[in-house]
Amino acid sequence: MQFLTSLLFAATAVQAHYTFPRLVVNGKPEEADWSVTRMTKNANSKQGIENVASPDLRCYSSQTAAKVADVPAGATIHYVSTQQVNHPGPTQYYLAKVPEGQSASTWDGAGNVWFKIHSTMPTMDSNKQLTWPGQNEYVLTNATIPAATPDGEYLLRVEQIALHMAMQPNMAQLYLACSQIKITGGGSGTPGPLVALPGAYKSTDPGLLVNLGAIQPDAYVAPGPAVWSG
Ligand SMILES: [Cu+2]
Repeated sequence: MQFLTSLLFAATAVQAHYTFPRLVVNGKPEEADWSVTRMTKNANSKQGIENVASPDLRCYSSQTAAKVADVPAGATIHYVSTQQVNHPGPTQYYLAKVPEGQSASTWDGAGNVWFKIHSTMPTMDSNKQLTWPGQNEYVLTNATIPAATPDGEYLLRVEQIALHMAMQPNMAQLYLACSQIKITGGGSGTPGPLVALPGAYKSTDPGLLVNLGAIQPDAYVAPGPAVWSG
């Protein structure tokens, strides 16, 4: 029994990483994994990204997806993870509007086009460890598509940043995916600030190079621009 238990623990450790193959909009999941979410290069390996200057920081995708999901402005969204999201760190959501004449099915998301719509902050748990919403769950934390977001096609990007080794440079691990969506019933807001990915993050950002044992929860500053709330 002892032996079996340690075997199980070993297996869990190996599978500790994750991908986010399924977007959920107002409680309704996409019909199959990777149908509106672009399959990521780590679909099998589950490996995170450590180099924030890599082109993979944008969508990490190996291919585009077959479909585009309809998403009403104001919708609640989240992603389902393939494994428990066991590493501490923020979950962030970004949107990028597909330029005129292009399609969410093919656009690559290049340029200063990304704005942040959600970012989570940690709390201190009973063991004096920083812990984030959604940590140790199989679903990522919810976000709301701001009601003022203009109608049109977008790429939606989710990221969870694993900070358990981030006291050393280039050791934060980023897990992310992009989905192809069409926002309807939106408003006339002007989303921003707009940033490029890669480009917006530096390996020395205090949200990426950080000793979680040495800071208070409200001192954590996630990388990237301020959240646009509409
Ligand atoms: Cu890990």
